[in-house]
Order: sequence, then C-alpha cells, then structure tokens
Amino acid sequence: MSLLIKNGRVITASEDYIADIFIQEEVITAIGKDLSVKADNEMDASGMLVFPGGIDPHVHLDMPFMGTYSSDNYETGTMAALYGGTTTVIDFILQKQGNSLHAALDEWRSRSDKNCVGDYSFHMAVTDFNEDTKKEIREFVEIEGITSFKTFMAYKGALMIDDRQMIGLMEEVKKQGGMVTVHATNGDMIDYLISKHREEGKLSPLYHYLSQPEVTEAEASERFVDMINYTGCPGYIVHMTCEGALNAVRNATRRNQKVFVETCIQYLLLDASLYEKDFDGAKWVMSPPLREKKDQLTLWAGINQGLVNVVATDHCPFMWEQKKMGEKDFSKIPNGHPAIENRMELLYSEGVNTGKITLNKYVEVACTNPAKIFGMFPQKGTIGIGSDADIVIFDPNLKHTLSASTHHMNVDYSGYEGWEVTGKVKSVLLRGKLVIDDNKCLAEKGNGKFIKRNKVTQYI
Ligand code: DUC
Ligand code: ZN
Ligand code: ZN
Repeated sequence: MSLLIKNGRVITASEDYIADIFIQEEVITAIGKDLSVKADNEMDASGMLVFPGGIDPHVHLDMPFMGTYSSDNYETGTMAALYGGTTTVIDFILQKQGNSLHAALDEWRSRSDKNCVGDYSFHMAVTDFNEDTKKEIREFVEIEGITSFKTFMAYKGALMIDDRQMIGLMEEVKKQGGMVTVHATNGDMIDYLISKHREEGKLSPLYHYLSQPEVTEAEASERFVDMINYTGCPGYIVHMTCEGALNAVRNATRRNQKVFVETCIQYLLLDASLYEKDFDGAKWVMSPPLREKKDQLTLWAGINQGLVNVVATDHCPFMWEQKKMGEKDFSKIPNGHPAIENRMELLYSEGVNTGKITLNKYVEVACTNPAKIFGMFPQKGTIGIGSDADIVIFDPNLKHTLSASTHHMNVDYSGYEGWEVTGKVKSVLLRGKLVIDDNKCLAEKGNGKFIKRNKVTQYI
C-alpha cells in the first residue's frame, strides 16, 4: 500500500517547508514539491503542520506501585498517546530487589506484549545491582535492544540503589554501550522529612511538596553528574523540575561535560500553589513535586539553551479512588499524574503558540532528541527518506478544551481540566497506517511494535 500526503508544512528539528510525502508500506520513500507519483491513497494536508510522531520516553503503564497499579494499561495508555500525537513510548521495567532483571522483563512483557496500540520500548530499572545482575546488562543491550538503565536515588527499601551500586552499574553500562538514567532526588533527606511531617500530624498533600524541597533534587543531580563524569558513562536525568538541579548541569558544562536532561510538561506549566487546595492537591502528587514559577522560567530557558533536551510526561495515572488511599496521609497517595495524551498539544499551545519556543525546537524536544538519545534515530523521531512513516497532521489553529470527559486516558480526572489549548492533532500515521483520524482511533491492541534500540552513539 502507498499513501501520498500532499501540501503539508513539514517541520523537522531543523527544517520547515511545504512538500508532499510519499509513503510505501511502513516507511517514507520520497519527499518533494508536487511529487508526481501514483499512490493508492492521498491525504490533503494544506494548511496543516506535518511533523514526526511524538516520542514520550517516560511513561508508566500498568505499573505496580505504592500498593496499586497505574490505571492506564498498555492498550489504553498507548491509544491515548496516539490521540495526542505520540506514536512511540518508552516505559519502565522495575526489577524486584533480590530477583533478576530478566524475571522483571518477563513479567512486564506478560502485560505489554500484544496489548499496545502504539509502538513501545522499555528502560530497565536496576534496583539491585550485584554480580549476577551485572552479567545481565550485556544481554539487555546486545539481545533485547534495551540500552538504557534507570536508577532511583530515592524510594529507599523498594527502588533506591546506593552510590556504590550506582558507580558499579555505570562502569558496566559504559562498557556495554548503554546509558544510565536517574530519578535524582536525595532519598534519605526525603524520608527524614516525610517522617518528621507525619510525626507532627502534617498529613495533607501540601506536605508531600514540603518533604521534597529543591535542595533534595539539586544535591542528587549534582552527585549523579559527578559520578557520570568520573565513570565516563553517558547519563540522563529524568523529570528535572528546578533551577538548583539545572545549575548542577550548567556547572558540569564548565568542565566540558555533557549530561542529557529531561523535563516533563507539568513542570513547565503547573506550579506548587496547586498543593494548597486541600486534598484536591492529590491530583498533582508526583515525585518530584511541582515547583515554583522561577523554576518554570529556568526550564524554558534551559530548553532554549540546549541544556534541557527532552520534554516527556512521567505519565503515571491513578483513579481518584486510588489517590484517596492517601486521604489521611500524604505519604500513601500514589505518586503520579496523567499527561500522555496532552503533552504534544500542551507544548504546542503553551510553548510554540506563546512564542516561548520555535516550531523546530518543539519537534526537537518532543520527537527527535528522544529518538537520538535512546538509539531509535533515524528510524523514529524525524521525517526523512527511510524513516518509519510516523507522522502527525496537526491543525495549528483549532482551539479546544482539555477535560476528563473527553480524554482517552483511563483516569477519571484531568490535571488540566478546562484548559483552553490552541492546536489539535487531526490525523496520526504509525508506520504508514492511519491510526487516528478526526478524533477516532482506527487501530487496535496488537498494532504496536516493540522497538529494539541501538547502543548510545548519538551525541546531540
Ligand atoms: N514519580 C512519580 O510521580 N510517579 C512514578 C514514579 C516517579 O518517580
Ligand atoms: Zn521518577
Ligand atoms: Zn517516572
């Protein structure tokens, strides 16, 4: 089958032109002005933006966490992602301390395989690094196509590794050609503050925020940056929220170091005043928490300075009933917020449409950089000859309102209820197949393909 997309304004991380795109089977085979080719089907994209399918490299679907499971499974989560213009997600496998990495991989595959509507990959979260797990790293990189290894410097007793394990892991991952990613917050400081607030009877969601002050993230980010500098392992800080943490990266550039940084859409748009709404604040209980207006300014500046490379979501939704597990104690509120469907439209509306970032920067941080950093480029993340035909046709002028009553995520509230946004996903192609058209999903579970990723070679 072949398809010709005519007359769209094609945007990549570096280009902006009107052209036709010719797709044969799953890939783009020609791009040009007024292409004279015969196609089985044609789509008119006049007046529309045409950009690569979004890549969200930080999502948690059907994840066992804090005594429950995140409420989007692989079907609902990847379908909601497609509605929002995200064609590939990278989810996290969590090793159980004491067990092997492969045991966790098998468990995660039993939930994900055959269930995804959009394309997907995994990061492997190493929560117990020892002589046995060390041997598995090579197999993950060479055989499974899983080349990034997540670490937690917080969540002691469940996910956190200590600095000794961190250094050992970095040395092995470097040797095998992978990347270490990190949730960089100081777990001991946070545990101390949580206990203190609970003992003082301070139990509302506001104390979730007050238990994770900026210093907890700045300190851990700096320590991580020092450790990757020492070991020479490629490193990526997930969900960065604040000025102090970004300054740790800024300082590292002074010794010629490169650190990859991700922020998430919520940290650019929302702030900690939402925690003052009594238990309603639980909607935004996530770790790290939302920060201050000055941190939003820092993150937008960081994007334009090339220090913040990726805008993801840390999509980890919980139903309101699940959030209520922490009604009497903030430390029991499942951490996470839904955004997989909203990321591309919010970033366009609040970033491009307000003039904070350019269209090229938009594609760079939402599509191209995640593909480059995580070993999927140029198969994913761009519009180019030979690339997968993962394409978003986007109406830049259509205004609409975000709401739980219309979104497709399996969660009964929206962190953005009533937000007016400008710009809407009109159609989405995944590997050449029309999967979203005028607010209808045309694909089913099983359509999504597991994407094996390459070693870390692209430095952006
Ligand atoms: N933070 C969250 O808010 N949820 C899932 C895991 C995490 O680190
Ligand atoms: Zn995290
Ligand atoms: Zn996360």
